Amino acid sequence: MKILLYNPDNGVTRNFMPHLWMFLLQSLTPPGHEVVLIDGNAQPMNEESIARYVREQNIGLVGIGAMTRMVAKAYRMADAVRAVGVKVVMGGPHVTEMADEALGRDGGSRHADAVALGEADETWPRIVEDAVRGTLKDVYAPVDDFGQERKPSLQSYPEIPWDKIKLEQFNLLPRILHPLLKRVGAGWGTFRIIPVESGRGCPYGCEFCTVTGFFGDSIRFRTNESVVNELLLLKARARQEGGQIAVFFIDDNFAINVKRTKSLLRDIIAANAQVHWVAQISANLLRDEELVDLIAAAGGKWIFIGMESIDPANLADVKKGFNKPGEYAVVLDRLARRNVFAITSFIFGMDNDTPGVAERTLKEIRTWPPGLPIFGLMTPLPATPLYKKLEAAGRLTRPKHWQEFIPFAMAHTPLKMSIDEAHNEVRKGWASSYSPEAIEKAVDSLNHKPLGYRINIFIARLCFRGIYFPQMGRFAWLKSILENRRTIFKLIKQGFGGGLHAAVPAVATQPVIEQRD
Ligand code: B12
Ligand code: SF4
Repeated sequence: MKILLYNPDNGVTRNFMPHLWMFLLQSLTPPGHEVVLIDGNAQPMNEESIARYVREQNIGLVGIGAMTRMVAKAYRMADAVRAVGVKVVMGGPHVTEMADEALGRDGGSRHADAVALGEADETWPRIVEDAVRGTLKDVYAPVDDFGQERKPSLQSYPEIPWDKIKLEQFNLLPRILHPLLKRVGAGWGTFRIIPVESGRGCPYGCEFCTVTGFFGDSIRFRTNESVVNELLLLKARARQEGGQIAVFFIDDNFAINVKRTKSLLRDIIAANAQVHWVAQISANLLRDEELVDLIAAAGGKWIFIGMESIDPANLADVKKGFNKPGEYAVVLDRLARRNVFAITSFIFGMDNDTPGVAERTLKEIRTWPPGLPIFGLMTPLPATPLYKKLEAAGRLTRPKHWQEFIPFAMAHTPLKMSIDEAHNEVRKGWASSYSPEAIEKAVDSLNHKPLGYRINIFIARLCFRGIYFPQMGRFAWLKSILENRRTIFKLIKQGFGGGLHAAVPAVATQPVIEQRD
């Protein structure tokens, strides 16, 4: 059977990285089937084109995965596939919590023939076999023989054949730049960011997050050996195709067990398996100097830190009191001293936020080493403790906000400000952090660092800007480049003075978040 695994785009931004679930399920598919992957971020498709593709390619089963944010599009695509008589199975965090919605049992129309609940590593082979036999069930749950929920062990993690998988659609370098980059030196034919997981689960249970509910509060790890081998495979692939590969460790808290993380990092170093990577680590775990040394030595370049708020009352309210705003600056300095930078994520519209929260936060950020601040709004995702709390209090203004997804729009009213005020705070956060002046200042503040780091921060800032200010077309990119011409000229001038050639590898192997065309 020919199987299509499809992940929709969100219609607003383009992801910089393919989704791990597709590669994982492809590797876990029983032998004898052909699996094709289409990521809507890299290969945009609408209802008509997916229906045509499925017919022309003789696809027998379509698997669709989606976060809440893209589920409306996922349902439309599923409807189009089912309309041409092909079965659809859906999985991922949204349909796990809202299976009745996907199956049309909540009074709405049916979008999926089957739903895979939770982690599908062990159920996927069964789903494929049932689909072949024509005995697809409505719901597949990861349970043991006694009906108890069973989380897959990651000790026998499948080997994702990165050396063979078709990755053409995931090259981040625009085609037009290929000839130029090839001349920079060998190794610039492609640039891809690849998701790798080393563990699953999170014990913290922050109120707004789906991770603890979905993956559980105890952590399961892969063996160091399996992670190191995966990195070596990726490194070899990059070498073989004359390109670059960077890795995003998608673990929700890469250092949740510091002892184990250190041992993994040491093994990466010992095996010479370093690639440039980004990982998510909470600020409290970055107190450890030895850990940060190992991060830098093992190839770590960017650390994503969910700071959420600089207000301890807000943090306590959402059960994230382990974040201590008083230590943020120290942690960021510790990283910056090793040339590791931070993506700092904030949420506005929390219950203790009042108008002016953006300015208060920006004031703090300006005292930190330059990084990449990002701002979002408190969003009640289905089945989270936050959703349940707001629903019980009658505070949800758009209880099914995903059915009419609006980017950067709240679905409930915060306690101490209006929804419009919260929206304005987020706009202010983005506008102030990504104005040409702010970008210039960030780049200038790194004057003591090698040129590569400054170019790196510059490119990353331009790309991050696009998360909030859509930068999908060439014209928008051109406008942004023109607005930032002062910084560009400065960098070019310094490049000719200090040797641009040497700077390029340090830049281009950095992850570029929310890449658009
Ligand atoms: C990496 C990541 C990203 C990447 C992008 C995704 C990518 N390219 O991989 C980045 C950093 C850009 C990102 C951004 C965002 N993310 Co994110 N992200 C993740 C993260 C950390 C890892 C995803 C992953 O690969 N997991 C590992 C794989 C193996 O798990 P999985 O995807 O769930 O797949 C398993 C099952 O779900 C199932 N499955 C999944 N799909 C399918 C499909 C079929 C057919 C079947 C059978 C089974 C199946 O099988 C898989 C194997 O068991 C998760 C948290 C997490 N630990 O999962 C959050 C998570 C997915 N993100 C989340 C959110 C909210 C966002 C943002 C909206 C954040 C924001 N506030 O801006 C944005 C939106 C991005 C967008 N494109 O619109 C939420 C989604 C919750 C929800 N209900 O939708 C999560 C769960 C985190 C959280 N805090 O709750 N994210
Ligand atoms: S926000 Fe981060 S630390 Fe909190 S529960 Fe989610 S994954 Fe864990």
